[in-house]
Amino acid sequence: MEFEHSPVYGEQKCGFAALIGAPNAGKSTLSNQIAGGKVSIVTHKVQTTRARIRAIAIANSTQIILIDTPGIFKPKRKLDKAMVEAAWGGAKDCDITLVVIDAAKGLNDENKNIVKQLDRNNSKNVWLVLNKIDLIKKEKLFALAEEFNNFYPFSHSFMISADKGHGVKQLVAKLEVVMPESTWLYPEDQMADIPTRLLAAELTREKLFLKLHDELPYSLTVETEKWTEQKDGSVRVEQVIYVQRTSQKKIVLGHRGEMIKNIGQKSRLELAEILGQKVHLFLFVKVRDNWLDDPERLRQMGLDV
Ligand SMILES: Nc1nc2c(ncn2[C@@H]2O[C@H](COP(=O)(O)OP(=O)(O)OP(=O)(O)O)[C@@H](O)[C@H]2O)c(=O)[nH]1
Ligand SMILES: [Mg+2]
Repeated sequence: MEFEHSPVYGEQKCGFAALIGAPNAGKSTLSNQIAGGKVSIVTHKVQTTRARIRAIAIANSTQIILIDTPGIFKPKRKLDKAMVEAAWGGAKDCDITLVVIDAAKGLNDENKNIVKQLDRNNSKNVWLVLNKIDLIKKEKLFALAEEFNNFYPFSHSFMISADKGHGVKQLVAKLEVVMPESTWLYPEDQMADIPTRLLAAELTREKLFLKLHDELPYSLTVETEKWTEQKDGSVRVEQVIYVQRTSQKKIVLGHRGEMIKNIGQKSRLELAEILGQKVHLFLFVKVRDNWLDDPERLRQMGLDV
């Protein structure tokens, strides 16, 4: 007699891996690399990621849910505090915590401060990920791994280049082994768990981060206000860029609106590619000096306040 093979419960594995670390360590790059697509925005600037973002990867019969988090730094503003709380909160209840380090920076004060805060009772689930190994000499790398392991008893250490993909396979293979038996939480073809409206706002914020200098990226936020599916299959998206001062609004708009036009174009093209749909994007700039203290603005970016 033959039994019908029931849904693969018992064979499937699924678990959570949080990526934490200093700003700019390459957490989002790694999360995207493992998920195999753009889920989190990436820039050369610190504090790019502002909330927890879930990316999803599959390795054979294992679903790995990656929690990308904001970088950990000394918070000053309300937004900073919510970001750092989101980062530490991301590591809570995760099966594995991956501590992502910019290897070129090494065990500096910033990284020491983060490692010091790791739970020593949970060290078997805390792994060291030395990233950006393309930037330092191999000989230095092993000494660096040792230095970190003397500071905290990481249960595993990996040396990778998230950007180039080096060493990432080995990391994923190890994650696959340790993830608990469980049914998958997401459908097989889902790569991210982020509302589309938020993803769209993030894409625009990424372009603003890349184009604008000094403090301006940290003085603005982007929200998707309207999302209208059109009869012709395209979508009309309206977004607001909140800045704190009129002088900042002028810079965002640029001479004769060139800056915002350029940003809108780049964001629209990328969004259209991700959605597989034509996009009409409309950007508005509003001055709101207190947006950083407005809980609603923080909630809109996916932060708990
Ligand atoms: N050379 C090199 N650069 C990398 C590597 N991984 C990431 N980067 C670069 O490092 C910068 C920061 O990357 P992100 O992924 O945004 O860093 P993050 O840790 O998410 O930063 P926050 O969101 O600000 O906390 C970007 O310019 C990346 O292209 C790597 O393996 N090698
Ligand atoms: Mg990031």
